[in-house]
Amino acid sequence: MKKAIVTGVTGQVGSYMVEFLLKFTNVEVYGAIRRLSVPNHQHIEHLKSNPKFHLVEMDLGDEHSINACIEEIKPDYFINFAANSFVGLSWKMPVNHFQNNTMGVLHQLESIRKHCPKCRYYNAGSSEEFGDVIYSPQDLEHPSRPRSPYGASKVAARQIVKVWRDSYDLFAVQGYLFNHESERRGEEFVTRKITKGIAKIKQAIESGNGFEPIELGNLEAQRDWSHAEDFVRAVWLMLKEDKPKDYLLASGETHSVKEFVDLAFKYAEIKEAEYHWTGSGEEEVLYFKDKPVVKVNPKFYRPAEVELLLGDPSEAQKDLNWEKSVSFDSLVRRMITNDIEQL
Ligand code: F7E
Repeated sequence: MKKAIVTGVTGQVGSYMVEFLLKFTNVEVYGAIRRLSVPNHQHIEHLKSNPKFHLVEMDLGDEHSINACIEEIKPDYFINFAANSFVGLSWKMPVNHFQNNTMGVLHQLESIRKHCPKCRYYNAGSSEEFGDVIYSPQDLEHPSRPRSPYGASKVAARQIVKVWRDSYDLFAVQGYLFNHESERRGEEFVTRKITKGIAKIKQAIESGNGFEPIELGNLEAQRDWSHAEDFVRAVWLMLKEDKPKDYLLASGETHSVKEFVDLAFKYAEIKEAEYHWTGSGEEEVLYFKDKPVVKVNPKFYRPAEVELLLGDPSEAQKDLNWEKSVSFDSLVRRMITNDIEQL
C-alpha cells in the first residue's frame, strides 16, 4: 500500500485531507502532529480508529523530527498543510513564520531528496502571495506582491519548491490556495469570528439577555472564499498529474467582509430581525433595532492590508476536471447553522 505523510492534520484543511484520503484512496496515511499540552484533536478524533491512519510527531521548526519521519516512513506522497497561517499574527512573529512556513519546507524537501526522491510533494501556497494585486482575477501569471510577513514566507517557500524541483527533478508543487473556510475554521479568522459571534448574539437576544457587539477590523476587504473541503480533492489531483505543475484554487467570486456579516445575520434567522448600518470607516456600526451588533475596532486593522482577492480557477477546472461544490451562500449558511447548533 502507498504511504502519505500529511502535516497540519489537527487543523481545518489537513483534517479534511486525511478524511478524503481514507475515504477515496487506498493510501496509508501518517498524520504529522505537534504534541501540545491542550487537547486539539477534535477534527481527527473520529479517524483514529481507522487502521489506515497513524499519528507521528513532527515539528516544522525541528529539522530532526522532519528528517526522522521521512527517513523512517519513506512516503510516496508528502502533503504539507502545516504552517503558521494567521496573517494578522505574522507581523508580531515574523521570524517564526519564516522558520515554519519557509525553512520547514526546505527541510522537508532536503529530506525527501535524500531518503525518497520519488515522493510526490505538495506545499500549500496562498493567495496572500499576490498581495497588492495589479489585476483581477488573479491567475498563475500574476506577480508576487506580498503585503505581510506571512505572504512573504509563502513566496519564499514557492521559490524553494521550484528550485528543488528544477535542480533535483523532484515531483514538487505548490498550489495557490485562496481563502478556504468551514465549520472547522479557527476562531481568529474573520469568517468564524463572525459566525460564532452572531450565534452568541442570537442566543442572547432570544433569551432576553444582554450582549457585547462583535468587533471587527477592515469591513471593506474583499476575499475569494471557498469551502475547505472543496480544495482537498484538487490537491490530490495535482499529485496524480503526469508532470509537476502549480495550480490556483479559488471560487472565482469575491465578497466583502461586510457582505459576509449581512449574509450570516440573514441565515441566523433572529426573531424580529431589523438591522441597519450607520457611519463609515472607524465609525461604522451595524445595529439590531437600537443595539450595536457589529462595530469597527481599529486594533484589528493590519499594518498593510490586502484589499482585494479574486482568483481565476479555470486552469484547475480544465486540467484537473475540478469544480467547487459549495457556493458562497451555502458556505455562510453552513457555518452559521453549525455555530448555532453547537451553542
Ligand atoms: O482575514 C479582514 C482582514 O484573517 C480576512 C488564511 O487562511 O487566507 C487566510 O488569510 C480579511 C482580511 O484571513 C477582521 O483584514 C476584518 O482582509 O480571515 P482572515 P486572511 O488574512 O485572508 C489566506 C488565503 C491564507 O493563506 C491564510 O493562511 O478580513 N478582517 N476584521 C479581519 N480579519 C480577522 N482575522 N479578524 C477581524 O476582526
